[in-house]
Amino acid sequence: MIAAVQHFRHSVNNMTQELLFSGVKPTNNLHIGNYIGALKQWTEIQHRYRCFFCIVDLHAITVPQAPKKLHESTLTVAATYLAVGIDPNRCRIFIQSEVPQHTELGWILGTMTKMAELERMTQFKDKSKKRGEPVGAGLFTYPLLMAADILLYDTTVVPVGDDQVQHLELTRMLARRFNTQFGETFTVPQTLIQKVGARIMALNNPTIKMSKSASSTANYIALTDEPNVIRKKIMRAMTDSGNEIHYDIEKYPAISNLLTIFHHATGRTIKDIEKEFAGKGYGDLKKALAEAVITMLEPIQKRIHYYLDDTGELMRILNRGRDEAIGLAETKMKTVLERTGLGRQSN
Ligand code: AQP
Repeated sequence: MIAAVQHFRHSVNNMTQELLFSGVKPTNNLHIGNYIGALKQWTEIQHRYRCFFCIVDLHAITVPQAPKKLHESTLTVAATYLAVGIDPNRCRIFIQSEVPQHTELGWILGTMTKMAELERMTQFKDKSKKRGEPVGAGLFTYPLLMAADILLYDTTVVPVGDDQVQHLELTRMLARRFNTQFGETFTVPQTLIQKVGARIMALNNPTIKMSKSASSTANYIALTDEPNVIRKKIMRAMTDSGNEIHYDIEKYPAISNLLTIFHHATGRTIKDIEKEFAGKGYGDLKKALAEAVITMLEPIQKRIHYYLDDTGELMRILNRGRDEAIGLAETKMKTVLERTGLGRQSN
């Protein structure tokens, strides 16, 4: 699934020593794009690394969140990590705000970063333009917190979509800058580029990506959507003008997106799906796709309910993740404070 592994030069033998860090913002329940583009890929590589999967709630509040809903989404995202197959015996799952060193290091990194370096971030430019209203400073400094998330744990590998590559570069640059100024402290992480074809577009607009904080629920299929909701959303999904069922992103962006989802839901090749629907209508494709997505999500939904109906096990897993993360983060911050001259000098 992770096809193009660029900058990645470690041998299989020492992979167990590698630390992989990744996370998702609990801005809502996750959608099939998050699953296909991130979580499913995590489950496929989790056995190769020591993995830390974070629920990055501090990143979520860079745009306003309703407190009760944020609590709920945070637990649902944690349950979803487990439901899709993240193994809590191999991986650590924890909530970002429960490890205070993330914000502490984020602040220190901010003092070493030029405004122009943050102003260059295309995601900030895009997001602030899209919101069309004055955006919070948190959205601007978001890449510093992301850098802290990664550097605190001596992360060696970060799986990223193409929209995060620039933030990863900033992280790498800050690690080097700190090391040069204060002595070798941070590991410079490698970028694990995710497969480009794993980008899922919005059902109601195939020119923008599927997004959990989209203003319309018609944009996405949440992993928790009921079968009837899934059927309705797919049947109403935008199609292209014409009646070709053929994968061509330029000419048929909407149908290409549906074919991509079909491929990921069933494991069948796009060629094979095209062949089955040659000469048939968009309605036929959509009906079959809805059933394929329902089948893909059924076991995941059962397990999400399992972890949320009685949260005892989930709490134990989150506590263990938090405690282990704090242990590592405290050690790293002790070195950082010492090297930067903050607080009292220890002997
Ligand atoms: N449409 C998508 N297709 C494939 N992968 C996707 N991801 C997000 N959308 C798609 C991947 O899922 C992870 C989620 O990261 P995030 O929640 O921290 O941020 P995001 O990328 O901004 O996700 P959303 O769903 O669009 O959230 P909102 O609407 O809150 O901003 C990442 O690995 C991302 O690549």
